[in-house]
Amino acid sequence: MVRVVDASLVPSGGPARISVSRLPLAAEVASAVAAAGGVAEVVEDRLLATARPSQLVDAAGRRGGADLAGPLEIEVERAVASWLGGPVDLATPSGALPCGSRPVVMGILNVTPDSFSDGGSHYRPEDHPAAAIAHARRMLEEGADLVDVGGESTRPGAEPVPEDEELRRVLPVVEALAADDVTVSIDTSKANVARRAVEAGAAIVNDVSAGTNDGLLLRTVAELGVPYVVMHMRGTPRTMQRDPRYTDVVAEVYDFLSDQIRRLELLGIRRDLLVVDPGIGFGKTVAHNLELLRRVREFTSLGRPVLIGTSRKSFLGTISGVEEASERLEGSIVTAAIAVARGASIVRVHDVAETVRAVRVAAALSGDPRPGQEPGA
Ligand code: 7PM
Repeated sequence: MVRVVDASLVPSGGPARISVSRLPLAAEVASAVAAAGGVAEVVEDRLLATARPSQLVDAAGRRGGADLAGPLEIEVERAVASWLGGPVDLATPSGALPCGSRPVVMGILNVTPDSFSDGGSHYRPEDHPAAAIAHARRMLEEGADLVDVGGESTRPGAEPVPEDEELRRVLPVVEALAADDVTVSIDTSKANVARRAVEAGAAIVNDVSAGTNDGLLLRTVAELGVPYVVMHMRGTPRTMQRDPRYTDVVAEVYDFLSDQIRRLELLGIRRDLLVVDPGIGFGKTVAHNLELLRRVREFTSLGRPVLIGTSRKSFLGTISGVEEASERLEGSIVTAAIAVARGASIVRVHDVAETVRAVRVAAALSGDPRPGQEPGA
């Protein structure tokens, strides 16, 4: 698994900082890199090298022959190219999300009755689906590029929702929004809900379970041929916050996402349909969430748009001392802005108007070479 930690010197012929996990003969390759004037060390099961990409590949060739150098060269080339190339647009059945030119804002539409959930639930049986549709429209007017419709809360300890109830909640909303050419993502981990929502016009499947909740989901996504969000979760919503532990949370989440992309490609899901997401709050402590946000840039080595969802999450409340979820605006905005400045392409938020303004400034501040990032764009 190759992860480019930093490649900003490569264009001028300088070295890149590259982490390679599960590399055979890692110690031998490290000494060959050092012998060739690079810097390399083995930490646990990872080779950390600061060297020109070609130096690393040549060192692998000297120690392990073409069988080792070949695959490594492909991985290193792709990772360096995606790091240097910047984010790419995401084609969807209802139009492309312009991730390549500006940050994309995904508005959250919780069609769930549990009032606990972040004060953002818009589901009252007596006036369903009108209230939910009205809230979606308001977020679109405020500048949301797409709306994430979810009928089952995935918060820690949330009650599972039967499939027919989830369908009753989401389908009328998806249909109405899709009929207005709105880009809709369906936040579900059930294969049949994903299928019915896409048939009703949803353009993206956003499955927090990475296909682990319903064995048919990944195959269904492959058949539907729509974009899919690959998200990391440690455990299940019921168990995930019980003492999650990582050695290097970024490296382990990265390896999961990279493995999952490969698994999805084997199922016939094209890489260019995928969005990656480290899953803030899904089996992570406050410290883990902060480390993932600090090092968002490293996930861009996967060459896919990075989605970040921090909005109103409990780690923000813990840090800022804000108990009430719907009061966590500042922390939500700051984390969205910093994630964008560090390379995230899509932010999933409750407070759309405020976030749209904040991420525009953040993208301008990041000196992002993407076209359309110049101030006033
Ligand atoms: C814990 C707290 C778990 C809050 C889930 C939540 C994400 C998502 C949600 C995310 C993607 C909530 C969220 N969060 N989908 N769905 N990424 N792709 O707002 O971070 O309740 S649910």
